[in-house]
Amino acid sequence: MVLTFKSIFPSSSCRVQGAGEAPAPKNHNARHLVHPRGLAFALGLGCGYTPQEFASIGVMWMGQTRNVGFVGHSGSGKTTLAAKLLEQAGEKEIQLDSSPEEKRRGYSIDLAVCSCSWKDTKLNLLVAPGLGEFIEETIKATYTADLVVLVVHGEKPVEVVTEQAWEVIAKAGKPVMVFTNMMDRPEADPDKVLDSLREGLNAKFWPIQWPLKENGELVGVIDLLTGEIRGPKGKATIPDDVAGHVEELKAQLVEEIASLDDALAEKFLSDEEISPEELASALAKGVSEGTFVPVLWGSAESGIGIPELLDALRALAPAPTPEEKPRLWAFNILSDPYLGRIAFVRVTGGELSEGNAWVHLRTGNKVQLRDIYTLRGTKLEKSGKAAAGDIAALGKLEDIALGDTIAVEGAEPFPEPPFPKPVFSRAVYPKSQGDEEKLSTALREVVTTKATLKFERDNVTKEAILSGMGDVQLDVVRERLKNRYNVEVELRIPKIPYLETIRKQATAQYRHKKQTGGHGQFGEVHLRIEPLPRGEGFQFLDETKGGVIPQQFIPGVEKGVREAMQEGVLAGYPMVDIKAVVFYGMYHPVDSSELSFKIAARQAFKLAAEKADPALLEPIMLLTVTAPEAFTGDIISDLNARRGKVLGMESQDGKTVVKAEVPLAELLSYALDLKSMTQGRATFQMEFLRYDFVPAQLQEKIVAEVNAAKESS
Ligand SMILES: Nc1nc2c(ncn2[C@@H]2O[C@H](COP(=O)(O)OP(=O)(O)OP(=O)(O)O)[C@@H](O)[C@H]2O)c(=O)[nH]1
Ligand SMILES: [Mg+2]
Repeated sequence: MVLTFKSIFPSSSCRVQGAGEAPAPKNHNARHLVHPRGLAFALGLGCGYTPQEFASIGVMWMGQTRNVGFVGHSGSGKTTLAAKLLEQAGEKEIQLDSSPEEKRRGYSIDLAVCSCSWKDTKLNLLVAPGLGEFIEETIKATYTADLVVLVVHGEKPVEVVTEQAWEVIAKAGKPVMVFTNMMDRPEADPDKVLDSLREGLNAKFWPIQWPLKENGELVGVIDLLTGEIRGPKGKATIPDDVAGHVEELKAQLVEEIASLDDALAEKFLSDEEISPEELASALAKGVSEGTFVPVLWGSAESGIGIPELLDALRALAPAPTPEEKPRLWAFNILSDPYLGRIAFVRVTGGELSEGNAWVHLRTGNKVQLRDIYTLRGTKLEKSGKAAAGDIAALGKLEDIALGDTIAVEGAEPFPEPPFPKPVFSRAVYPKSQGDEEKLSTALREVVTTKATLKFERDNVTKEAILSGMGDVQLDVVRERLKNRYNVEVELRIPKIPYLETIRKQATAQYRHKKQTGGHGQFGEVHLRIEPLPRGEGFQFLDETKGGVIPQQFIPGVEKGVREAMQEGVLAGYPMVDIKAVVFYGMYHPVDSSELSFKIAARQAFKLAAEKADPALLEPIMLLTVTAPEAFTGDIISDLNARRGKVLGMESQDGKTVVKAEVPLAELLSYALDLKSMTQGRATFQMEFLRYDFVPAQLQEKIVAEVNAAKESS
């Protein structure tokens, strides 16, 4: 039996309101199907479901779903942990890191989105890869989550991507908890981990449990609020040498939690009894407000601490905030050659049903929602609907791209999270000729799934340029093109889009004359060319007087000049920043034509350009490097060696930010070099600034190389 129920319970709390009425959110007129026991539960009558019963209902409401991100350095065990959490919650056939690229490499590449039910709560897990080049997945997980779990390694001090993830979480302002994994390993030391977190990440980290070892083996975790030992070995007792430390930690924890709530702080100061419920609720408040970061312990390998982590997620992850104008945020896109694009969306209000017609805010088009899937373990199940607060996957949505918002009329689009811009480029060449078209289509598809990938054709070099965060990410694309789209490609260092210009004024003339059988060709052009300021491009002026070149042929002169500028006189690169003035000429009443003047102008331009001190221009980038202070010296001397000009330096949150102008030609592998110079602790951005002269010696070398290549081909 099902019951029709007009409103959904708006928040996670199950407090009974007034006479037992669940409050209806404003402007909420969606109708929801709720199982009677679900209704009782929503009203706080304590009638809980088993996960299976929940799943069978199919519809959950916002109060019962929590979206949890898992982020942290590579190898801290996030994927293993997610698999263990799913298994603990009764999920079967778990498939993570299952793409051929992930299997071959043995680490995660894409954001994994999976789900389980724990007690009365549906938990959607967003598991990010931990390699620095895949930082966008950490950003997606964080901005989608209600709570982020920072997974750290029990044997190691805070690692680089953990620091970067922490910055992402702080920027997003998300509640966070730490799970220290690998506590079964011999060198795992909770005190060292805590010290490193507090020192490295500078926040209030408080253990709410403490790992318990017996003869060097992890046997359970001690709940510091209740003193209870939790773990499979129920008999374990707290050994005397640990008991004192645990008591101390507990006292500190209670004081800290009490300080999160004014009423509790008062009770604490006046030595009044504080109940575990009061502590638990203040703790949840501290977590959701971001003033308290709980630290938990365990082992994804052995399963110790896993049910306790599930409990903590259920208790501490804040409920998604309902929105009055329902919208969907496409936070992750999967591209499958058979299924097409699948968009993972977060539903922020209202129930989603197949057939809903909403607005795609980027295109302004109405879209019919079709093929709605929800998550079950690591699988997508066709559900036809999804509840507010939940994550759903949508198929057959035309034009959907990462970051798009689909919403009811009048809603605002989601702001784009701060994804970094691509900093590493390679030219893509298909291995077999004739694959160009297929390659372009496949590349465009792959690129739509990632914010940090870009694909474009260089106007100057005509190469297909793929840009991303580093060599690993681009190599994954290469592999994916082969595995999914059957296109084999080679990645090469891109050619630099040099341009050519002139440094001084020069004049030249050319007479084009051809006497063939019938009609001849005649045109004479006298041309002056002058350098223009950088970035001005091209100007053409007609200064002829007295009709020495009839007006109808002047466009032919301009065309000839423009054509000649396509291929510079030094090394064949396009010429820019030139003013060309035609100041004299001659014509023939019968033989002259636009074509004759075009040819004459082309030749006159070439002659003039050769005399005008032609020079190569190269792209100069504005580089911003952010790194811990200790690396500043190395970074600057390296930039000097790259013909860089340091513009300035400043301190920002304990890091140095160096700004410099550096030629693009010196930055083709900077992402890799900077990584090895700083052990991955630095990040950088670069943007095109302007074109500037290539130093004379280097110009000679480049010109010689280009000409040698031309001769040998
Ligand atoms: N001893 C021990 N090994 C673990 C534990 N958790 C994970 N591992 C192992 O550590 C290795 C890395 O685990 P993953 O789960 O792939 O790590 P990850 O954080 O997902 O790594 P990325 O995907 O690169 O970010 C695997 O060999 C796991 O079997 C643990 O708690 N204890
Ligand atoms: Mg992983």
